[in-house]
Amino acid sequence: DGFDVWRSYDEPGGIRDQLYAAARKNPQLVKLVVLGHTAQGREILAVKLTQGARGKRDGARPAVLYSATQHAREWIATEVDRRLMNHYIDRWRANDREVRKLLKTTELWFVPVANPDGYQYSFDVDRLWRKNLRDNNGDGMTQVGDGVDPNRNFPSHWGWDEEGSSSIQSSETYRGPAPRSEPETRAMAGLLDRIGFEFQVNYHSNGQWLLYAEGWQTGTPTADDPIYYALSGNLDEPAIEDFHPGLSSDVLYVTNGETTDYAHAVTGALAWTPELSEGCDGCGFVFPDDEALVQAEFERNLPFAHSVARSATDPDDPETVTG
Ligand code: 0X9
Ligand code: ZN
Repeated sequence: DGFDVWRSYDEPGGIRDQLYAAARKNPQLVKLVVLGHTAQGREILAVKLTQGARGKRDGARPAVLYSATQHAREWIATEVDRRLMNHYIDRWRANDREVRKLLKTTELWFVPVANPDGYQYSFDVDRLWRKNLRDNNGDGMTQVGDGVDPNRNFPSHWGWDEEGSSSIQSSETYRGPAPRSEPETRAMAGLLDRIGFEFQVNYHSNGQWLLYAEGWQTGTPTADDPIYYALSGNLDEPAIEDFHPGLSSDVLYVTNGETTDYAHAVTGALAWTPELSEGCDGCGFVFPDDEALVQAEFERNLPFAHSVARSATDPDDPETVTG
């Protein structure tokens, strides 16, 4: 497609091929799981990283889920997630002691493209597409007005009010005809149910927020902000550099039927939504096609992601988010 950095789902060497290749090349470490199929028949893929991945029951070890790109246009989320996965694979292959130890005790799961139909459509047709590709009016074509917001379709306060999601099909936050009506939701919720993660980090863009559940109302008691500053040991420094932490419903806006609320309230995971950077002032959802900027965004997010991974097996470790 002429991009330096961005790769679509379907293209040769694209994200789907890369996930298959990672599994093929690392049978001791990587297990590829097909979570489901989209309306257009694409595979929704998850990768599990843990020592002896294929011989171990899924969920046998404390697990963390790093998911990305429920919203098609938020390409930087897939890129940060993909680089995080490759970081662990590379370190494991290089015999890095800490990563070897981590992956003997912990499962790290990745869903780099939670909405493959929408993601592909944002390469092929409409760069700013957000939702999945449900054919809302049943005319057999994809067009403006179609699609369900995958981050409003979860069975956690689904459809609670019209502010946090919409009943109108053409809305960007259309919640769908029923909770779990979408294959993307069934894939992700099914994984959350089946594994029982300690933590979920659900990458979105943009705004440099580190949001936490619950999102459906502002009144739910929640952990205080200082927890999220704990990594630096400095109460003035957020866990992800320049990312303002906050209760998602409060600092951003209310949502219902949202992923991290489901992960938290239904499956008991602590779950965050990092809203990644826009990459340049005014870029919004269109992060620049610039290797150095993308890599910098990944590196800025690595310490928090890694701390979450370490917390899964060692919650008392003073250098982690929970310690
Ligand atoms: O609206 C969303 O789903 C997320 N923002 S985005 O711009 N990436 O679409 C935010 C979800 C976080 N939850 C709440 N704000 N309640
Ligand atoms: Zn989003």
